[in-house]
Amino acid sequence: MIMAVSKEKQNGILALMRECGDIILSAHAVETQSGAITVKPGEANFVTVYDVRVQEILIGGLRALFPDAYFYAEEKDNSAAAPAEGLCFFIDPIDGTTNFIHNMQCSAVSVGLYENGVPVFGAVYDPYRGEMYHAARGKGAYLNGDPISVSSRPLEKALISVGTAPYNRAHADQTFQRMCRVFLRCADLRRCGSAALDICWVACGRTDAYFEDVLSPWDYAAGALILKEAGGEVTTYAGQPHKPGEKASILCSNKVLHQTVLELINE
Ligand code: 2AM
Ligand code: CA
Repeated sequence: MIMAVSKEKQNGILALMRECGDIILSAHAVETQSGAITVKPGEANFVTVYDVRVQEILIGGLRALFPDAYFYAEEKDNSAAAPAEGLCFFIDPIDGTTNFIHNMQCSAVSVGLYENGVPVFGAVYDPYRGEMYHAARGKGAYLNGDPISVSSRPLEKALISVGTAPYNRAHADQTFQRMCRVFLRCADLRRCGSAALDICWVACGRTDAYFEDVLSPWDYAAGALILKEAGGEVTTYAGQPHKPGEKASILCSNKVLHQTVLELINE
């Protein structure tokens, strides 16, 4: 059985995320701070002391609210598979770490909660814009407390954001060919560098679709629920639902243009 997350607990999660947002805003000239950045294995894969600190605060605070939950978080050892039963948080302390290092002011805190493999709550906080997106299963999606919904723009009028999967450069040709095919049919492309924000911008109708190769579950877990609750659609490039806790190449959209963009992606 799936239990609703109480309003009180939801507010507790959002308050913690705002606190983490303040830490992100307090960071200055991260690139020049000695020892602040570590390169993780793989390409374009960075972590800063801020990612680690925000994650510690989130996990500590969430554990107090949900003592039985399991935590699956970006800056943590995730070698064990996420549990299929019980409560499981998917956490990205700073989604858009490269933007954060460059002071691009386009990063977010992302917290998704699954119960028995079903997404039940998701929130994404953009501290730079002071924008909190959240959704609880079956209860709609909200931006700073106001309901949001996807656009109805057709492909030729659509603004579509893309990810270049910089940590996956062996696929660059394929990635850029997909982008080119879509670009030739839509109004324009955008590339913001934070998957969580990309998905939320589709949810609130600023953009109309977003796709990227091989995202990790903490990149999209919260955003995917927010988008579905806002009336949008999320599938893998194969047109299937993504599996909880697994890496996935995903297309998020306003639904209207989902099938056509999927065909362009797979052409
Ligand atoms: P991050 O900033 O939290 O690392 C950029 O293309 C998007 O992909 C960002 O949301 C980024 O999240 C995410 N990303 C970066 N490195 C990744 C990796 N190795 N695997 C999956 N997603 C990654
Ligand atoms: Ca991150």
